[in-house]
Amino acid sequence: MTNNKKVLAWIDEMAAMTKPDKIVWIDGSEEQAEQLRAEACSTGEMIKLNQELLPGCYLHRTAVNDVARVEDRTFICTRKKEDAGNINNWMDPKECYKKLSALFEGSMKGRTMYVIPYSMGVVGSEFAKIGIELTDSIYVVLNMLIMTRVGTEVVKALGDDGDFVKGLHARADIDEQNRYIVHFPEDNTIWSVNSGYGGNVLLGKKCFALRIASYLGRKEGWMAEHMLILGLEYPDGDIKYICAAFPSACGKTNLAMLIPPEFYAKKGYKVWCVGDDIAWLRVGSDGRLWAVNPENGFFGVAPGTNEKSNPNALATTKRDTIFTNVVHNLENNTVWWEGLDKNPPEKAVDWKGNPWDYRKYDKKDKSTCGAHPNSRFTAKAINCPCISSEFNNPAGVPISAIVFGGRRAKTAPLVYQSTSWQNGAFVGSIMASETTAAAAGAVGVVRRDPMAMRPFVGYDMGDYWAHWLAMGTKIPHPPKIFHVNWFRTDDEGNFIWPGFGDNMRVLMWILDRCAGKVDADITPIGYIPKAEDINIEGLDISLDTIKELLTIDKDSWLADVENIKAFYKQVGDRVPQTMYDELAALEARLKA
Ligand code: OXD
Ligand code: MN
Repeated sequence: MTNNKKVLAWIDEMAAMTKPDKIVWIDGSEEQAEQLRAEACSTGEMIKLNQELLPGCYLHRTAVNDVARVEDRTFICTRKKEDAGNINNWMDPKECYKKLSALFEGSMKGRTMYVIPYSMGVVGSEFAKIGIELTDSIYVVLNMLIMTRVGTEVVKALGDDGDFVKGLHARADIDEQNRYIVHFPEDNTIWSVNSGYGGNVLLGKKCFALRIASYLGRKEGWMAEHMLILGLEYPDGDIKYICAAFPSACGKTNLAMLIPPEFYAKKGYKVWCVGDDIAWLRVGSDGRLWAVNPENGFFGVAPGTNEKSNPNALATTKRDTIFTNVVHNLENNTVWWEGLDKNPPEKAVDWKGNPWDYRKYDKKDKSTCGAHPNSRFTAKAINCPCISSEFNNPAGVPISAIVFGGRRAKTAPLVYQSTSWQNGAFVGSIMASETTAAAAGAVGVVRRDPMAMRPFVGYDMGDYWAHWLAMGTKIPHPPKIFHVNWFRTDDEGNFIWPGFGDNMRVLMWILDRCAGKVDADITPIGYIPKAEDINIEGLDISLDTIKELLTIDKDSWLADVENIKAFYKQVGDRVPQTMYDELAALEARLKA
């Protein structure tokens, strides 16, 4: 497929180590994909679902010990430990290559090594970057065909001398004790062994598009962020774009595919999805910040996805989708998951492959779930009813606002605006979420998750903040930066804000601020809306409730300041002085 000597030499080297029986290049053709699906079904790796109800859809189950990203087994292997920073796990690259080579040695004996040439971003776009993933898993190949742009056009774009990110994956024994997801940013290399779960093995996603890309972005003057991208269309056809970063499991996919409340829809407002997880950002020649979604599909969490929470995502999964670890509905050979509807199948198989009786399901006991709580759908972006017409635009979309968010029961108000790019970067650095009763462990524990990138920065966190600050000086017309919190609760622990589609009301205020159309009150933490400027038409919520959602409790903020100080200390020596200055200024304003 290629004359690129670097590619050929690397594949030879990896094959000499892993010793596959066969090497097969993935060309991106439907014909080859269909052959692989048939092969995966013949071995039981995948199950072909009801093709009338779910055309092109398949079910896969991972090993029971292999159902999620493994942050404690994820490493950044820079030559100097300091360059990986205190927040990442670090291993010496030499030592790591040696240790993992032993695990990869002979791991593909009797198996096929697939060579997947893929592009993150539209092939040939200024934003795009090329990777090659070597894997012995057909499941990985078929997922990569959905999640990225794969095949001969990528090889052509790579040319005889182009650079690429080298990804190597082997399932090996799916041994958790020897599971490693490691990154060598200085070598443009990712190795993953002993896992078959998406986030650990679809190397284009978190490993490349966030960890390696954040490293490249710093070196080359752009940004790779854990952000959705959406376009909000006004009745006159004008569309404004927003990027938003939330920690995992805070509803990014739902916000990216938001359905406007009836009140806005009737007037002609629409929301378009450009991406639900990752944004690559560059300064455009017009001085604005432009964004692309480097992915080609969605790797979304299934449980909780339903007609109310996200009808667009649900519609997207009705064709060409790979479901992982959901319930197999044997009545009609389809799928089901908790929170899909109130009709669990009578005859069903759970995510572990065992017969499942929904009557035994106990909400409080995760082990009784039919679908794994982190079960997934891998679906094509172009099958999404609200996919943006700009999704395949190689130039991306211009960003008006960046929104950070967390899950905070009390501290953060519904929305506030930072006072500058620098102050906005500070707001990103202090992002946090509280654990809920829905998860195991203590309730209300604050986990700081700066820019929602805590598990995804491919270098030192302090350097990453410095890069954010430096970018601010390079964008003549920067987006305004905001923070939202959909999760404030009353004294009984009930959510006060309705969320879902109604989040659009907050986005409208944000865009009004960007356009200079609406005033705000200055507070110690930043600009806060005047309650009457949040549109509540058609909502069963009073102006007083909005006022309550916008209050800031100085004592809980001051407690947070102490928590932030401890976190900054943990991040270490490279926290920019500017961040400390911002923190000190915040504390002073809160105490004034
Ligand atoms: C994801 C995550 O899967 O953030 O997108 O964990
Ligand atoms: Mn994510």
